[in-house]
Amino acid sequence: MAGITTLGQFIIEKQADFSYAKGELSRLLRDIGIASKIVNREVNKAGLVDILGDAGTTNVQGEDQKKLDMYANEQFISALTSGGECCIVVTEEEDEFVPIDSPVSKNAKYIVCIDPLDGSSNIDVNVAVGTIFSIYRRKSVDGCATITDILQKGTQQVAAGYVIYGSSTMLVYTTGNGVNGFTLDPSIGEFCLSHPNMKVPEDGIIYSINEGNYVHFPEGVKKYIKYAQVEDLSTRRPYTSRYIGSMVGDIHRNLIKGGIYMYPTTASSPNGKLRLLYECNPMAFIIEQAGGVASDGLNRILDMQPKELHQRTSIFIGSPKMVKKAEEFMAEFS
Ligand code: AHM
Ligand code: MG
Repeated sequence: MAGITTLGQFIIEKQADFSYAKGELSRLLRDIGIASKIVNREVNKAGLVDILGDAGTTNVQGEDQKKLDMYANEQFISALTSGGECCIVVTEEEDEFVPIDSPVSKNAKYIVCIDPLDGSSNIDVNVAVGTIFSIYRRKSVDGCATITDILQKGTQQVAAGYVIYGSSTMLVYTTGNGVNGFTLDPSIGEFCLSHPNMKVPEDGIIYSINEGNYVHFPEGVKKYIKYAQVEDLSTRRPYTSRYIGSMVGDIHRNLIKGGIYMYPTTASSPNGKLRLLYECNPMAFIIEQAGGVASDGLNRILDMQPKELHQRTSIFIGSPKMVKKAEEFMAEFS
């Protein structure tokens, strides 16, 4: 097709960027792309749930209905299993890591950490949700991979991406050479390159945070929010507040328009709410590759040494000038 570059074509063209295992990583990315199209189909039907049957019930065709996040989890694990390039999946939906138990996959080189359907409380109200994924190369050479293979710093990611199921469906990913975005054309069922070489604006005017938790925020965050609300024409303040409650949607918007997304520690979540391995690290890798910054308020997210699978962290991520300003407040007041 003249003028259109599909995700599949793009991955193959960019294989030269990978430092190793070119075909294998390409196949892995392709498998994730395929599973996301299947999930997209179900997410698009979410509003029909009252007609087709609610989760946990049997629909008119006699099929058992699953909650969409569980459905997405199964689809991604199934695609990664049949693809044969992944030895372990870490997913938000399972307490333990999932070893891919086939003779081929046992020796596969990659580990995938995934949040199959993030922000799924937004499904019921037809608001954007997303999939977030992170890919590591295992450290051990062969045999069954172990927890040591999984607990690598974010700097070790070989690829990361997200899919946003929004007014249109997009897949955005990086392999460490910039960020590219693809929009799903439903008429041909292909992700097509629509946002080449994405760059986050250096500065912005959007701040995204659940301000309902204000009283429980660290002092530095409270002070930053007050700073954001003060009038000052030279810095385009007061800023605009935008919060979907869907990390992928909020960060995607800020990537395009400029802005900061924050999920700090709170009284009820003293370590933050969002998970390092499959939420913060992949988003941090993407945003850094787009020229942005991601920290826990003081330290770079990608430098954190994970100690457990579902470890949480606070996160401040987005336009470099905005994140650095928030960090100044954190360093001074928290
Ligand atoms: P989830 O993994 O249970 O869906 O939670 C993650 C989501 C993020 O997408 C979103 O930014 C955040 O939780 C919203 O949390 P809150 O409702 O506390 O503001
Ligand atoms: Mg999540």
